[in-house]
Amino acid sequence: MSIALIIPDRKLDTVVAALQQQLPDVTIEVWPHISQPEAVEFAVVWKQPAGAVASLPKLRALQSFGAGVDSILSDMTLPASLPLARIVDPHLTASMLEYLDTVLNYFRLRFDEFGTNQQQRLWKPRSPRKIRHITVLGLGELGSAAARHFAGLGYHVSGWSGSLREIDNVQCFAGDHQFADAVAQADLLICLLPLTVATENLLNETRLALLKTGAILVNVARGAIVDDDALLLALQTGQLAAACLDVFRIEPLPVEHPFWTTPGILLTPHISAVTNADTAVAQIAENYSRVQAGLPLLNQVDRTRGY
Ligand code: NDP
Ligand code: OXD
Repeated sequence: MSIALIIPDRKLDTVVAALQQQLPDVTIEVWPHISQPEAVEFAVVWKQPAGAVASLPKLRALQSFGAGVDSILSDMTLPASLPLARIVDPHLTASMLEYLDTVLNYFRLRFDEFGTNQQQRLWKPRSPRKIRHITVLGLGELGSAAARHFAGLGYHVSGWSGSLREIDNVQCFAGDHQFADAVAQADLLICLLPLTVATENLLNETRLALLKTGAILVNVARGAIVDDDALLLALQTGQLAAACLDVFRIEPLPVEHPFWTTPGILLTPHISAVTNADTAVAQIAENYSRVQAGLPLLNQVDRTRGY
């Protein structure tokens, strides 16, 4: 019986050591050096190469090394019946809230404008932007925490999800037919949706046009939820005053991509909420033990919905 870590491009020494400490009797193998594929019953995956999971014939369950599972489910060779769990972690949520607070204040206090002015040695005092209404797309673990957080700070907050949620002091909307109402008042729009067939290119030209002129978009979910060209156009026309992007269709963002140099874009390299290794190890160990005991996984993903 063994666990395989299929997490390319990441140093895993500390994760392996911590996991080995929690599960001393279990063999931990790191892809691509899997000495006994037929002994692997549980795999921890993140952006795995297609076919890597399918090459393990005795797998009983998968654990994502992050919160989002789109890259895992995009592997067409993934066995259809394998249960998949994901990371749900208060540290991850806290990190996302810290990032969103920082971004909000960056734009509210016009640091974007002052930064541009500095390049031209321009002294132009201005009062803060009026950011009063925040809309959060996606009201799951992260989105509902963000909505609650900003409502608690006194912002008007609306939220949008697949099924209707009830959150104190947050005006909730659900489904395509309520999208326009959900975003109509937004000064700042935060995207915390999962990337699925239904959300790919969701923020296209038509939907961005539903925002108030001069709104600000923050995408901390997945790059492919936003139509790149529609975003560039919205910034060009002033439909959007600015955008903060932490996630991209292709990561790392290719050097020639126009997002690097478009005025109004603040760009960060997918760091808004990074998986905490200690929590991940605890959740991997817990879910591995659950599989051995025949219990359901914690934080299991609905593979049909894709999140
Ligand atoms: P959850 O699965 O907990 O929540 C997803 C939310 O999106 C739910 O409210 C769901 O509504 C809603 N939703 C899904 N599909 C639709 C749709 N078609 N229309 C309307 N609403 C929809 O996810 P998390 O909050 O944990 O995470 C959200 C995403 O954030 C992750 O999938 C990941 O991509 C991203 N992320 C980014 C990080 C970063 O560092 N940038 C870090 C961690 C996560 P309902 O349940 O009612 O269907
Ligand atoms: C995640 C991420 O989904 O880091 O956990 O993007």
